[in-house]
Amino acid sequence: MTHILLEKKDHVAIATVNRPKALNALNSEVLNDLNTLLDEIAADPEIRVLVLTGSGEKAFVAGADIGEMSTLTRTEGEAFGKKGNDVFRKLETLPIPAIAAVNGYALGGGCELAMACDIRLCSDTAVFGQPETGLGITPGFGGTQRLARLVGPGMAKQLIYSARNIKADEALRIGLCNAVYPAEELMPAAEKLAETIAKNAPIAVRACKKAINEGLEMPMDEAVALEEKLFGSCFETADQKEGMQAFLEKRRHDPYQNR
Ligand code: DAK
Repeated sequence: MTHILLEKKDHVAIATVNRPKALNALNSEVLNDLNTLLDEIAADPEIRVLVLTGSGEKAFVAGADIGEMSTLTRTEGEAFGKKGNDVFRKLETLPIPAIAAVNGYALGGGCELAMACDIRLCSDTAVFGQPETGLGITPGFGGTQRLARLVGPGMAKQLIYSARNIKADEALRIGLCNAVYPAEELMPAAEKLAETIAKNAPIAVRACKKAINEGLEMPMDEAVALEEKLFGSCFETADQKEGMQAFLEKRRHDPYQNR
């Protein structure tokens, strides 16, 4: 991978989009690298949480690469949108949780990348927005869909139609991010949250992600049936037995084994 730095610390993977001369903008190469990263993470049984951030102090990801997009034909535009959507959907449905640590501009494809993660933490320098209509296009990597689901259709329409960027405090107020930190505290906070999640029973955490993501797309009767199945499956795990036994014996549970 040329444009992604990957560090693994115990059960946490920290991936950094690293194309600083273009504020980490997503061109085809970066999208290919993200695709490779997600395949590697999904295949690594040791990794329980992914943290995704951008290199430098200015940007998480400043969008899809405008230079690369500027000469696309209609067919090529659709193909570029599909390439991005396939990668972002792979991130959204990654079996383990992904935390976006948004350390600056998260515009267009950058905001969409953060929204494909499960949780968004940001620095007080972060700027979110979907500026696409100001460039003569629509959001193309799921922005019209995920923003509306996250902040509601009214607020999503206002942000997308107006192409207005918002700062961290407003993103927090509308629910686009979960918490705001001084810039130097962002990565420690993201890693601490990742470690906290990684200490919980991994099979249960993965089942919760599946239940929430897939359940939200279903009528409630089907969604609770899915929850029942996943709940039941936990009783076949060693981690459930150890977790409940430790509670009954009034002791701390052993580290969970992911089985
Ligand atoms: N693409 C390419 N290069 C970019 C870039 C981007 N999105 N953002 C920044 N850069 C480059 C700049 O061109 C500049 O390069 P040099 O001139 O130094 O070679 C370098 O990064 C530093 O940027 P600035 O000099 O502009 O830095 P400033 O601090 O002055 O400004 C900024 C920072 C983030 C406010 C500004 O760079 C900016 O406005 N950038 C563009 C932000 C933006 O509009 N992002 C949304 C892109 S549109 C679709 C598929 C995908 C999409 C849509 C449709 N379909 C297939 C349907 C997605 C669209 C987008 O994401």
